[in-house]
Amino acid sequence: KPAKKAAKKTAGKAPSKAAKNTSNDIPGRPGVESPSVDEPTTPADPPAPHPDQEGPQTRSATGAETGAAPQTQAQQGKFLTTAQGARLYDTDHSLKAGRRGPVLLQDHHLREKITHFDHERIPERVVHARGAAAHGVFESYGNAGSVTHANFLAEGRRTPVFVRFSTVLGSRGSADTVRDTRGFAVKFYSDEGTFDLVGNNIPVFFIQDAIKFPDVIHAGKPQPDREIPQAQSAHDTFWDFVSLHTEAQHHTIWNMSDRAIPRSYRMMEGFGIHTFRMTNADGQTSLVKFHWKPVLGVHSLTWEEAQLIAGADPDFHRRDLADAIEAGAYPEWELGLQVVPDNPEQTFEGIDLLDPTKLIPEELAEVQLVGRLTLNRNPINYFAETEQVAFHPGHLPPGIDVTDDPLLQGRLFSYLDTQLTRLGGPNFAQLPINRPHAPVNDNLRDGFGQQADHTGVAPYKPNSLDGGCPFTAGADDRAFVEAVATVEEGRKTREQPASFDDHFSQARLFWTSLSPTEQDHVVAAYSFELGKCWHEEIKQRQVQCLANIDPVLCEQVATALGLDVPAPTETPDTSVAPSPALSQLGEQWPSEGRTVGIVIADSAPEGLAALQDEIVAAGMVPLIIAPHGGQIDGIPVQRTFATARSVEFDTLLVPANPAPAADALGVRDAKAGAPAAGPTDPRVALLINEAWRHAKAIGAWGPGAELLDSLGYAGSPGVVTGTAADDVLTQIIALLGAHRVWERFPSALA
Ligand code: HDD
Repeated sequence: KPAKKAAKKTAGKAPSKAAKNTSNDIPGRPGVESPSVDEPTTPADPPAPHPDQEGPQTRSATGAETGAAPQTQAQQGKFLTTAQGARLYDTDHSLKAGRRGPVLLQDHHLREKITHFDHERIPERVVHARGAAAHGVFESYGNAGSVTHANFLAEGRRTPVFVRFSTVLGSRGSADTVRDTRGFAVKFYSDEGTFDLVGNNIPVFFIQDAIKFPDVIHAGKPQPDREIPQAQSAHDTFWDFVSLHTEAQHHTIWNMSDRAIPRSYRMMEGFGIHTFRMTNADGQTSLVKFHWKPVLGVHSLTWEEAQLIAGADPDFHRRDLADAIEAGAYPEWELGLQVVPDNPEQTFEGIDLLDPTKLIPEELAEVQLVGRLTLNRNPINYFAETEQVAFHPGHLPPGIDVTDDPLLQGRLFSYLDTQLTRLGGPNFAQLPINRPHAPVNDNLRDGFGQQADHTGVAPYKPNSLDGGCPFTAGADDRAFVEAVATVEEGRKTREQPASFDDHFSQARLFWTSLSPTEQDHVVAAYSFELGKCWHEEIKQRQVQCLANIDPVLCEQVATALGLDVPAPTETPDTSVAPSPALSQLGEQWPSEGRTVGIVIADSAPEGLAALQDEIVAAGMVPLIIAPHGGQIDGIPVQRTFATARSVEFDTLLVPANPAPAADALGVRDAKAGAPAAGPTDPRVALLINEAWRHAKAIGAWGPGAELLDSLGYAGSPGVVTGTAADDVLTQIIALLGAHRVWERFPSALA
């Protein structure tokens, strides 16, 4: 009341004596000293609120000032309430005129509940809609100081991160294991401002200029007439585009390789793709490419597995990531930099560094490891975190800057633009998952979803009313200062450099760097994908592109499609030296993080508990597969013969030969209802059969060894039979180092 009175007094009337200006008062605000008329040079507090702004504190105790965790802000106390905090006595029955009467418009709770529900969905990402994410930490090795002064790479730094993996083409509900590029987006909550490294698991991109991005995505997304196929590149419009825009051939051959069907998000490389420009503390600049190297190695599914999983467990990658973190098997990557000298041409060994369809072979520029990323916490709420997180390639800390790569330049526009719609306005940076961990002091104001109660009256610069705040920082205050770079010429043009016309040499580099097994998979993938196309001329045009990459590749795919083998229009450059680092086979990797299925029958085989312990000690996950759920001899069962599919195990251990159960799928004679005869439960036989077909190591002893013998697999490569469980396990762990037993593949599928 007193406040109201004071307001009345001053409004429209001549100021009272008390409110009259003294020379230093702000006009109309008694007792508040007016700032000097000059622009201040040192920070000062903004003016105190006008007296008539004093009143009861109306902010809830759950507000930001209490520091309450964001997830508790809407979940306080034990009673169900309306969004306004009124307690409810019923949420199951609408308010009606009598027991059987019509529903009343007056029912606020009914309308609020349904209205909110009606607006629960937000637009999915136009690309990368399907994703899974985790929190973690990035620990710097402190050896990047000669390249960049970015603080998060300084010695001993630990920076919180949030990482979102994704597929590109599918919608939010599509399957995880489709053949596609995977997004690998990392948000570093650096104390110099957020750094987003928005990359993929493939080191090159489809197109060289962002202006074509809508085109390549229109071509890859489901066709507009029937909106099929979902999350696939095996259709006419995709191949129409990539065979006409031949710059896409390099990325496409990666998509046809096993890289496009990763075993796990934990087992993929990541790449920043573009060349970035870094500046060190002395102001020297370098050109740099980012790499993520998974500690578990780079492993893939087989194509048949990928297809089976899409039906059996469409959430396979999402589940795998969350389960691993929950089990304490924290996924890890090392961050690597390829550093090459900055030069006016922005080339290295003849490779145009501004062309995002080109990579730098690791043999030419070593990947220097500068830190370790560990994912150690699952999100609490998928929507709040994984869905609402917003990445942007322009979120850069001091010491890291962009280059003139025309793809990157266009991206700098697109991400903010799309987020304005997706997240409903300009204040999405205030969502808990997007809030920087560095102090924010901007002059951005108002807008949909504004969360801040901004103080002060002068959100502009320079000002004299808010004490000149905020001030601009100099380079010594760790300001973001653009790296010094010159532009080549001042003429407006839509042309591109001649080097961008080389579309095939690095596609050939990739092909020639693969092992014969990986090459087989590439041929099979092209044959499958093009085999799904309708238009012969599109297939023929793509096969023509393959002729420009490699004659053997071209011939094998053309033969599979029943097409003529064309002569190249550009002779493949046979001088291209292979880059062994591009192959994902041939190395021994740790076996940590793998899943081991253990098939048992009605009773636990001797030493089962000890075997589980040994598997856990080796960093792997043992899963007991038994005829029924619950426990067997006191040991918990994780999968039954009905729920297990071979695709979720990296290896199988078989100490038993389970007899068919009466309810085994497919064993009951439909007419007589009698179980079919046979020594082994057919679901177990299928499990082993698939594991064998997919080139997985299989170990067996006791009755299990007899079972493998009876299936005809004993003695084949990667099938270990023995008498003692721990001997078999040791050999299986050695085999897992190569991930699969490729000698059995692809003949296993023939
Ligand atoms: Fe993009 C999302 C990666 C080129 C436009 N992009 C998006 C995501 C990743 C990438 C990982 C998902 C981020 C998340 O998890 O939220 N994009 C890339 C890479 C590219 C690339 C590695 C090339 C090197 N992107 C690219 C171009 C354009 C876009 C050329 C537009 C001109 N990308 C977008 C977008 C998205 C996006 C439309 C959709 C949702 C979003 O941004 O927030 O703005």
